[in-house]
Amino acid sequence: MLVRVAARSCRVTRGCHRLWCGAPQLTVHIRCASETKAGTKRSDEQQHWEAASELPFSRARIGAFFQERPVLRNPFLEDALLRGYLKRHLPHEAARSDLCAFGERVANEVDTWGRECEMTPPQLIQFDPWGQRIDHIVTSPAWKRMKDLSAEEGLVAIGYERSFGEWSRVYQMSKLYIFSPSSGLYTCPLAMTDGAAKVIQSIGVTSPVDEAFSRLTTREPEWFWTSGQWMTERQGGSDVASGTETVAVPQSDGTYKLHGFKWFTSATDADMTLTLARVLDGTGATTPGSRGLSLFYAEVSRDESGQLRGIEVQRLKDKLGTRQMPTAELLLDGLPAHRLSEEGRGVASIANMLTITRIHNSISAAAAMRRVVQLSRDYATRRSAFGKVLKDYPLHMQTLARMEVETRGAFLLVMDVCRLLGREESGIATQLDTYLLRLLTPVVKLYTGKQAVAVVSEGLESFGGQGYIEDTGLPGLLRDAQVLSIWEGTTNILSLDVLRCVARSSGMVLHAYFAHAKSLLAGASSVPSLGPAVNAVEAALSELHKFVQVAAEREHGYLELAARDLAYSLARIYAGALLIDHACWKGASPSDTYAALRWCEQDLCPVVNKQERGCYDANTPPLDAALVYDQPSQE
Ligand code: UCC
Repeated sequence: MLVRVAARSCRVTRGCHRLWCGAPQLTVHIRCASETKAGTKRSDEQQHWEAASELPFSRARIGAFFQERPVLRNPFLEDALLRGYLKRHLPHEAARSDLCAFGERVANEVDTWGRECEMTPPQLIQFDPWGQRIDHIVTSPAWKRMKDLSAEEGLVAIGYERSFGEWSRVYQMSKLYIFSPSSGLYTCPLAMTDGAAKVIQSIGVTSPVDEAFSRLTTREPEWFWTSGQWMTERQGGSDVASGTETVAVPQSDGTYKLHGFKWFTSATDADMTLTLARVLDGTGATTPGSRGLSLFYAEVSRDESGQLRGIEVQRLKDKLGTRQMPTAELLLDGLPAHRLSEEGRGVASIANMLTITRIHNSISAAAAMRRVVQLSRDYATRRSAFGKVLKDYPLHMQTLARMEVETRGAFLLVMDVCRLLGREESGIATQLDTYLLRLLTPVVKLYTGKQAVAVVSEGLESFGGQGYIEDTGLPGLLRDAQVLSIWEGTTNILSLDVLRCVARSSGMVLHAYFAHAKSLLAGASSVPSLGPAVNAVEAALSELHKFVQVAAEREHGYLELAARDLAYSLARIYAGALLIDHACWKGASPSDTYAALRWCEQDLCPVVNKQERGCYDANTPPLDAALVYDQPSQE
């Protein structure tokens, strides 16, 4: 027993509890077992049994080594790039101290609520005990606390208060970036709430949506509302124009009643929603396609008997991730609604909401990467294998450094879109800014969504087997990341949106892109160490420019095949330019330079490399299809 105590105290003083093993204990207990009183006789078997009963892995004992868990510290204080970026662009003490205090709250309080949301997923109670339809979506107390917190912290309000002028969106999104991975997916209703406020603001804050606007953008928890965005129907989430069957029946008082089936409504416990429907004309007919869609505002309310007005919740979705959040199928059966857009301008009017939710999506993607890097690097100081802590293995550090580079690229891409949004909303955006915002929103959303899945997956691996264990909370990060490339426009749909905005602007969005990307490199001429990165970005820009000129002359199918690679090229080159620009700032660190160099080592312009290999030539689609459907030979 004495030796065992000695071994334990040795663990404490040497600060390395992973070094001690069972050998000293074994010696001790064998010695103890032999300490029999003179004159007593004990069999060898009995002595062995007693010895064995003291072994560290016997009976209820499960050994004494327990791996330390990764610790979440203040995500604001831990994030060198976020702090550097804000120091450069938003050097206000009020913003800094608010973010710091919020980061503390996230680490010490909110993160636990996020876990609670995951552990207590929403439930649907469709009927009361007497068979009456009630359609109650029961959410966890933590989910409700997230709503109050969101109002108190101004997570939507900040974007509309505009206390920091053109940088208000950057400030708001910085808070959401800190919050997102701990939010239990409450960032989803916030994204839609922000999007709805934006749509209302762009249409005009007048009756009947003036109160809704005030509720969506308040800091008072009891006044705060969240909004849904009911766009997706059974026929599809992407092809909204032909997939929307919901009809709007005009009422004599100028309002409408909606009838239809919404197939995928996120955060269905919302207080109101924006949705699309086709207005029935006097003959009972509707206009097909996009030109038949109008935008509607509806409140989610209950009648005197407690039943939802004009809504039946058919079921909650059983999803891979985002399980914290109620996602439902809804039957709209006479939902009272107001038309907000002109008839037939539904898609164009809800586009403002899509812009905002796509930016939120990108923030969540960058935040997921940042969180897994933060936890992985902490874990690397706690986990020993083969005699050293993980952080002392260069190969492990290389892997984490690559994750960090991806995270930095994503962060700067997203923040640049927020910067542009802030400029537009403050009325100081140039035409170039407006074009850039239109182009970069889908580019950044599609690129960061994919990066998030890859980086979070890599991050899980850095925890070994523990990264695969559900109640560590780590697998949830990966499940939740997977949705980021799906909702709010899949990668291919957004790649086509890039082509759409190039075409609709007659190429002006690309003109803005080239002009701004080049201007970001201007400061690098005085920083020789950035030379290889600058050369790589300049070469990629020039290749991309040539590609665009050649592709513009080709048939539409050619461009469509190139759309995804084009979008990736736009993202990689632009992120490279942003990393270089950030590394030239006077407060930049050597790591900022290193990150820029590492980012620019990759293929920045995959669209040109693929083009040179004939990937978009007319003979390629049948070859692709033949490969996909390759049949085993009949022999
Ligand atoms: O998934 C959903 C809820 C999830 C919860 C939200 C959480 C968010 C983040 C959380 C973070 C944790 S709701 C479903 C989301 N669904 C989509 O995203 C739809 C994806 N499909 C598309 O984006 C398609 O490209 C469509 C629906 C926009 C295509 O519609 P059309 O009608 O075929 O498109 P058109 O005819 O090309 O465009 C119609 C008008 C045009 O304006 P005008 O007529 O003035 O020329 C377009 O310029 O809409 C305009 N427009 C846009 N404007 C279309 N797209 C855009 C855009 N992106 N920006 C500006």
